[in-house]
Amino acid sequence: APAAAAATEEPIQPPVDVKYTKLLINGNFVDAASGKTFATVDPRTGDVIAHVAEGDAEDVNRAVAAARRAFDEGPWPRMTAYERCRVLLRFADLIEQHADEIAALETWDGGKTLEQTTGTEVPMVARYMRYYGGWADKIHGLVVPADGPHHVQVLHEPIGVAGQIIPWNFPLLMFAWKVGPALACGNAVVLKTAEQTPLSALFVASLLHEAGLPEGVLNVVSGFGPTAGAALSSHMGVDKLAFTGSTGTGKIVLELAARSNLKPVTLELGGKSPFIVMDDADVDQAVELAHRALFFNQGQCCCAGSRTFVHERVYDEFVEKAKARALQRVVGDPFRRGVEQGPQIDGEQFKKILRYVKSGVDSGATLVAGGDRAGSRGFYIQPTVFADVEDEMKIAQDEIFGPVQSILKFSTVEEVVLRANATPYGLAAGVFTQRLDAANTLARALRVGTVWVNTYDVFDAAVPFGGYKMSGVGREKGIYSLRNYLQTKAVVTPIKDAAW
Ligand code: TXE
Repeated sequence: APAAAAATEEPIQPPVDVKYTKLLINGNFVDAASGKTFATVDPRTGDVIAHVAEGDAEDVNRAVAAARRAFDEGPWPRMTAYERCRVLLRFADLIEQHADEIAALETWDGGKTLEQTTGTEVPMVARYMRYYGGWADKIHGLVVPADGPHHVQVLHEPIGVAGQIIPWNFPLLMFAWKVGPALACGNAVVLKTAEQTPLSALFVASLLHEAGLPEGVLNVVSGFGPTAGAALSSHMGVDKLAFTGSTGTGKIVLELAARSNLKPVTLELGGKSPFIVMDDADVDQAVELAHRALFFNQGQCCCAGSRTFVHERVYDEFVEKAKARALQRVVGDPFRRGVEQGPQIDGEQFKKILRYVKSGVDSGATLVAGGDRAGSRGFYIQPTVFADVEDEMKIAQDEIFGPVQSILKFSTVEEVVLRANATPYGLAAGVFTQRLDAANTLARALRVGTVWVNTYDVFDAAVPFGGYKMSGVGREKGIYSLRNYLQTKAVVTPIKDAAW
């Protein structure tokens, strides 16, 4: 069986060396003030890749001080917008020049397939940087017609020092979504990477300096959430906080921001996104799309289509084919060509997913594929499919964040709208149908930030992304992301000689 391949093979030697393991503060790679380090682990084996400087509150203080200086006194916010644009464009070029090295690092540290990091993620980082570079010199304010003889300008200014906390499931893309708009708008940044995946951000941050970023404008602190992350969230010198991660941690950082200096917070949190297959569907196509919507990136996507709702008329055929597709899925070393699924990120996620699989079985769902670890070492899990899933089961309610598909049956559009919306989350949804009326009805009725109709996981620099309800606050990407990093200032002057 393909899933077993992971067990028997020797891991492929990653074609890259780890160059950067220290904190990046004020343009220099430095040790943590405490001297401490932590291990970052290869999810294929559980072996240590490297020991990385472990930043905590004191390092966050140093990084915020550097960012403050860079913002309050440094050249960055005072450079012309065109100069900032050119730094971001040069950075995009450097990413392309070092694409193989960056992709290999991302695969090694995070277990994503090399085909995915090389083919999609690294090129997308370059694309995002060019998109935001393009914005840098197109951000301008307004002149508004106030009552009375006043000249009123509205200026859009950078907000200051942005604190950014990112997760491990898309380390590079989250770097791009966060750092791109912040820098385009002229801010300084302190970025806290996820403790599971510190390596790629340090590498690309060094390239950003090579591209001409002044020192202190971007500081990268590797470290843990309750220490470094909490210190950043509650720091009085941070003017804005952006977070991507779990809904539980999102609540914590929002509270820390409120209790400190009321810094505005954007949150991109978890999801339990429905993927709805109508009765007119071409079942083969629907199965393939639903499969990708869930299993992409080992199922570790905030927008994973993790509730597959299938119309009763095509349900049995769909389940049979979804099972066959999952059994075909190639699990193995993510450095190997043709592999579709690598290991989960770490032992904690691995155990959490297997607990959910057990809970699915215990609650009476029908396990039709997978259900166990794949291989005997590392964090590989068999592609797993449950049929006969009911709304109240935990596997239909909680974010599993793994390769576990839950298939639910429905009979009418009205019913599926109610059930799809009956969740505290509201990140994304998929709709599969040729009927325009059904697609329109569902697209409007679903309380989610993104609806993909007859497609899924289409990400574009210009398209906003974010959640309704407990999936988040605010939007990233596109023109919407700029608003998070700008202040609005009204300047009013009287017009003395109003001869007009
Ligand atoms: O997330 P956390 P974890 C979901 C997914 C996963 C679960 C747990 O369901 O199984 O979350 O994953 C930092 N103050 N998502 O524990 O804790 C942390 O160091 C400040 C969905 O990895 O949210 C990391 O940098 N920061 C998600 C970041 O928060 C803190 C992606 C995310 O970690 C902190 C990842 C604290 N007290 C997990 N505690 C998505 N939306 O895509 C932790 N952090």
